[in-house]
Order: sequence, then structure tokens, then C-alpha cells
Amino acid sequence: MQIEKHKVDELNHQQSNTHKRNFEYVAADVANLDEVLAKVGAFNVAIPSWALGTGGTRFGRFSGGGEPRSLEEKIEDVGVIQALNKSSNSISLHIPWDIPENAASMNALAAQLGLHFDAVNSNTFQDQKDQKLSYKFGSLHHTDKAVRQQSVEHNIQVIKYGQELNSKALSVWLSDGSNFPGQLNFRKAFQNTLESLEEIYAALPDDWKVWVEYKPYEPNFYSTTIGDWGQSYLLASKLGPKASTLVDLGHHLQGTNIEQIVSLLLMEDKLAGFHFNDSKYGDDDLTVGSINPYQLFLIFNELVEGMDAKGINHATGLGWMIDASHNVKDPIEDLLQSVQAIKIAYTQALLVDKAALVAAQQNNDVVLAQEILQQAYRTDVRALVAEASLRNGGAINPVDAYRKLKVRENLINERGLNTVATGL
Ligand code: RM4
Ligand code: MN
Ligand code: MN
Repeated sequence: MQIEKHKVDELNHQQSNTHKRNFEYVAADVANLDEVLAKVGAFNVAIPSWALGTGGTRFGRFSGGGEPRSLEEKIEDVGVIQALNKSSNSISLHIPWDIPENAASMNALAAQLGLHFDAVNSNTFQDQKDQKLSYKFGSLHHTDKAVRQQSVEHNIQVIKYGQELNSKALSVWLSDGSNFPGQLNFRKAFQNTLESLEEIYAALPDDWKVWVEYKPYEPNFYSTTIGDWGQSYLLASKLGPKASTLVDLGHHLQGTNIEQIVSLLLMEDKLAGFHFNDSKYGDDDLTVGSINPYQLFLIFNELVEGMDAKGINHATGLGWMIDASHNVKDPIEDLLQSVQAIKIAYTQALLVDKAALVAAQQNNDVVLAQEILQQAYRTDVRALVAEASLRNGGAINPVDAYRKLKVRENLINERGLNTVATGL
């Protein structure tokens, strides 16, 4: 299904008076309004191919109707998201969940919808049908060289698929670890991982990057071989300039100061980008901004400050991706909400009075520093986000438009009620 632009325009028209009033109210206090709107308008977040179907947990999965049955249909769903929010112009594939059998036609379909392919993700955390050796005890870190070799080859194969789609980065997330004390020699596991990653690194095309994701636990519950940003950073440093650390917001123990991690990785040119999601307890993969929007704002505050210090382009300098999915929402609505939450946090971070904050920090004026941050955080910037979307031809309110245009009902008519997408 494709969204007709005139229908979005019509809905916007119906909401234009309210929008104008809200926009003028907030815009009056924004000194660099055009710059803010241009930056928000240029900001895009990649959609994960594995989150377009209804997500599940290990206890069950409750599929919704009209789920995409093929990669084509997933690309079409991202086209719907992009048509509504004009901030989701790329899709990130997980291989082998989504193998692009016919790259030329995938590229053509994506281009027709104004999309391109973002980072490709490898999968050595599950055994596939007909796979020779098992990943039960890990992949790149495995004690058996033959298993390591098989997982290296899989990653190289993923790069090849990615090249055909004009992707520029490989994301590696390993579930490798141990479930019980004594199971693993940490040092050997780390060294095996490094050696395996070195082989993958050597196979990267010149203009490619490899992004190393970390996660403290699950599915292994005693140790994870790339368990935190220190371990990822160590690997990325040893590998070389094409390697950096990917921060998935759900991959931290409770209370971790993620914004500080982000700040330092950025300082060291080792921040690859993000898998955005939100969490209450662990890797919950909840809708971005649904649990802790203040933390998201604080992360964006560090990002904006750090990227500006280095002259990095906000829209294109880092990898912005969502990695969220759950089983009680319509996946497209969930993704629309996530992108909105990211844009809201980003816009608020752009409103921080940086000169005043620098002065307050210099003077150790703790109260004023907090006032400055919260002045931006407590500004209702939704009309600024809406205005940026409107100027790009998107909807003032993407979720509302999705419902009013009856997109899910149309998808169910087209694809049926009992469809199950590959993915989480
Ligand atoms: C992991 C991790 C990876 C994602 C898989 C599906 O927890 O977040 O990025 O690819 O889940
Ligand atoms: Mn992730
Ligand atoms: Mn995760």
C-alpha cells in the first residue's frame, strides 16, 4: 500500500489552524528558528526490517493482521512510515531474516519510495536450518575454530548482500557469552572474538564501517563476551578506524549513565551510532521515549554538544536506527511513535542555551545548569517537529494520519489477517 500525498495534505489542512497557533506560540521563543527547523527536517532514523511484524517474547507472540510477508512488503511498510513522517528514509536489514534475493528489484522499489538501505545486521545468535555447525556455545568467540570460521564467513556474506544494496556498514551483535561461572576462559573468548572480527574487518570494502554492539546479559546470563562499552571500545580500537561502538539504549544495566558513555565515545571518534528503544528493566525493546524521555533528551544533549564540538553533521555523521518491537502495539504505530520521540528529544537538545550552560558549568552554578537543561526539556516542541514534517510534505501528526487513513485496515485487506513476518 502506498500513501497518497493529497490525502496527507488534506488531513494537514484540517489541522492547520490548531497547528499554526501551537507553532507560533513555541516559535516565538526560538532565536534560531530556521536553523532548528532545517536540522529537524534533515534528521532521519532507519527502520529495522525485523520490527515490522508484531514482536514477541519467549513466552509467546500474538501476531497482528496484515503483517508483511516478504522483504518487498517490509520495504513498502517503511515507505508508509516515510510518507507520513518524512524522517524514516532508510531500512536496516537483518540477515538471514531478510535476504535480498533480488537486489536490483529491492533497490528499485526502495528508490521509488524515497528509501535506501542502512546498516546490514548479521545473525550468529540462532542456528539456521541446514547450518553445519551450531552456535549453541557462541560464534565469533567459540572454542572451535571451525565455528568461528563459519560465523566469520556469514558476516562476510552479509557484507556482500549489503554491497548489492549500497549499504555502508555492518552491525555485529553477538550473543556469545557464558551461562555459568567456569564455563568460559574470558581472555581466550575475547581474543578469539578479536581474531574473528579482524578477519571480518579485512573483508570490509574501503568505504564501509563495522559497528560493534554490546549487551550485558541475555541470552547468556553469567557473562557476555562483548558485555559493555569498554569491551566494545577495546575491540574497536584494536581493529582500527573503520570500527566503532554501537550503543543500543536497552543494553545497559539499570542506572547506567548512558549519556556519559555517549559523550566519551564521541570524543574518541568511536561512537558508531544508536539502536534506539526504551526500557524499564533490561533489553525491553519498548517504544522510544515511552519510559524515560528525560534520559533520551540528556543523550541528545550530549550528542548535539559533542557533534558540534567536532563539526559532525547531525543528520549524517552517525548511524541512527531504531531497534524496538513489542507484542501489544501495531508495529507501524510503534515505529511512528519512536521516531517522533527521537525528533522531540533532538529538537529539545537543539534548544539548550549552550553559551549559558557553558558559563554555568564554568562557574559551578549547579542550580542554573539544571535550570538551563530543564528549560529546554520542558518546552513542548511538538509543533516544531510537526512544522518540520509539514515543510517536508509529511503529516502534522503521523500516528493520527495513519489511523485516519485506515492504513492497517487496508494492509489486512491486502495481505490477510493471519500473516507472520520474520524478525524478533
Ligand atoms: C539484540 C540486539 C541486536 C538485534 C537483536 C535482534 O538484542 O539488540 O541489535 O539485532 O537483538
Ligand atoms: Mn540492538
Ligand atoms: Mn537488544
